[in-house]
Amino acid sequence: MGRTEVVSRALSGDIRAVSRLISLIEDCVPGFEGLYSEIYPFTGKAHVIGITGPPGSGKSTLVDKMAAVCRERGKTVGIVAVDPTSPFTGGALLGDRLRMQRHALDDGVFIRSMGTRGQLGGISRATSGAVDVLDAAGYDYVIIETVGVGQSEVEIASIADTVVLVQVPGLGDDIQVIKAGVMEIGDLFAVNKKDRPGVERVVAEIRIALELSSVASRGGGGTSRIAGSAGHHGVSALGAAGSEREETVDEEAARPCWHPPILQTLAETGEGVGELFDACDEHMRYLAGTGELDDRRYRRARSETMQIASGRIWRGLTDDRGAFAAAEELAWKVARREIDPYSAGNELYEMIVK
Ligand SMILES: Nc1nc2c(ncn2[C@@H]2O[C@H](COP(=O)(O)OP(=O)(O)O)[C@@H](O)[C@H]2O)c(=O)[nH]1
Ligand SMILES: [Mg+2]
Repeated sequence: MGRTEVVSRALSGDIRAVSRLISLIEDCVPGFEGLYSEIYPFTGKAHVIGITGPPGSGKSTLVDKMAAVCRERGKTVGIVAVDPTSPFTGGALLGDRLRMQRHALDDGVFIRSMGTRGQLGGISRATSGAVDVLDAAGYDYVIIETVGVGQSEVEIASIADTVVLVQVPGLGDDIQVIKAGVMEIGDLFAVNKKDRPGVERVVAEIRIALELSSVASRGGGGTSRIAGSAGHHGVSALGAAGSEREETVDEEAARPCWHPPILQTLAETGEGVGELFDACDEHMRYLAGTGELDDRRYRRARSETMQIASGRIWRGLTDDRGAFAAAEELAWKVARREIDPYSAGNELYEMIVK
């Protein structure tokens, strides 16, 4: 069974092949699933870092400087920029392209913007595909830049091993990070534009928010990544790979916990970016040392598997004319109170999956 040529070339790091493979997967061309299954065994080695935050907070500038740090350290990096809010085709702002141009002749940096088409689910599937291709192609780090506009940061977070939340002073009085569900996904906080007034205040607000969410999750009985009294970054091999298990209270107290560091950066000059990178590496050591890496990757695999299955069910419903007609007919019955919505939904479901 020979390997497809585009896959062989991408695996050997051929940039054109990498780019082509990402497009084939992004466009879901016929046969893309076979290509995916060829590359997938080679994934899982890269450290995937997600950078998210409000528009204009300096994410692209930061990513550019992170790429430079990476290269100084002799590592390679693939960058996936996702910006569904960008009005430009291809999702990349002109400024981003100009900024990134200095990496253009460097084979150790690969930059890709994900298209703006498709809904959120489509974007996250395409992003996942790009990350896997870059991982298989041997990039040491894969950095995903995504604009934090709501659900997207949470979705992208499920792809990354390490999530950096970027905040900046002067975006309003209320802390931006307390938005429901967003605070929890930050493994690291970068307060960028430290040359601007108000940086200390943002740092203090993040610290308070972290403490509050720590108290909340302890009270709720959940596992908190910042709660507890275990030593800072203490590491022991407690993780049971790939298995979901109930943690007893004792176990939970003994499990080392991660205290999200809050770093200050000035992305324009690169100040603080080396430290940010060090903190990402430290986080990876924590993940690997505690078994949480396996847990996270299992969670990503689970959500992708279920997303793909539910996508198929959804397509079965909308693409199949018979099923679609039946759905319409059932909906009329529900509307006329001849049948209840659960009976209708279940009937339709049986019809699709059988
Ligand atoms: N003053 C200041 N400006 C910055 C800093 N980092 C980025 N910027 C500027 O902020 C603007 C938005 O940056 P960009 O990286 O495109 O933000 P993104 O939308 O989050 O990707 C640009 O004009 C940058 O030059 C910083 O540390 N200090
Ligand atoms: Mg950007």
